[in-house]
Amino acid sequence: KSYRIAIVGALGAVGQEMLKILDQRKFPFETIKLLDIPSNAGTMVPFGNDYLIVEAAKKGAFSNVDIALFSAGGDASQELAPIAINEGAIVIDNSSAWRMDPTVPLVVPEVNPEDVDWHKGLIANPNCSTIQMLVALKPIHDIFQIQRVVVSTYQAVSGTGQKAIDELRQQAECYVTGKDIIPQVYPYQIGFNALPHIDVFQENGYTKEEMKMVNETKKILDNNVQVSATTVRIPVFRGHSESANIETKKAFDMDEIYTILRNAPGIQVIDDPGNHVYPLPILAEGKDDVFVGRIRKDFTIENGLNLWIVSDNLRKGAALNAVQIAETLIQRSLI
Ligand code: 2RA
Repeated sequence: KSYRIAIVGALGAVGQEMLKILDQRKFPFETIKLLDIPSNAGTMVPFGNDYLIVEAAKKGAFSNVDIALFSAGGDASQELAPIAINEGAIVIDNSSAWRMDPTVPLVVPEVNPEDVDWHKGLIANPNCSTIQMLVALKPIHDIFQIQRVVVSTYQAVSGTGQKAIDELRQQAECYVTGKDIIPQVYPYQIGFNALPHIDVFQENGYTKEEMKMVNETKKILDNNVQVSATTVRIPVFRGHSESANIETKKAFDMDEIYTILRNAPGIQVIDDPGNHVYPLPILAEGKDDVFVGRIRKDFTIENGLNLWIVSDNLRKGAALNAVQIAETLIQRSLI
């Protein structure tokens, strides 16, 4: 059986990655529709030996679509996801619009694939920094029961989008040529800097990005897991890195942790620091796995563990996870 797919936000960084991944994974598509804002309609996008023509994302565009992969921002999802469902599509949405809605499953296929079973037409893709962390935590949680995670992230500018990618490049050029750096996308220059500010600050002093990691972990993995997050933007184009300090209920030895991580789905253990072997964003770019290294006991608490977790935020952090949710629908005969 093959399926009629639409990508909404097709010209964005994630939308383009979704198209690439559908091709790379030989997803069983019958047709692929590229949908974007009306002013982008008519844009030709190379695909295989052919071209696809972008159409306007609007009412009526979903009548011949089985699965609509959305990555067009929260407003577009709020407006168009109900329309797409009404026209017969199952929506997999990468925006944060529906993630905490109790009627919408929030899914990382390596963590909670069974949650797709109760979808009502819409399945939400978690935040990139949550996805890579939970792929690494899940195998440990299943055996040793994680109670608390303190995580700091080091996030690439591609998480903000194409404008931020362009700005980082421009700021690097300014640095070399001595031209003034005038920040547009972020409150301060991101080039050669670190910004402890991703998304907007809440009343509680945390940013939305930090609260996403807290709340999405509880919905996807286990409501009892306590998360304290600090999310930071750094001048990297692609690939989020995370330093996670984990406290488990049950005691573990390091051999068990290594064996569990080495055998877990979606994880590659890269850990020989004495030989400078550890996960790096430049090595994760374009790859599907979540890379885990710097695996070491935290000797300051009873059952403490430190991990360094790196993954391509546009792939596993967004586009790949969404396509894997679509594959899960097929595997579980839900479409
Ligand atoms: C970011 N996780 O990195 C957010 C959204 N992609 O900006």
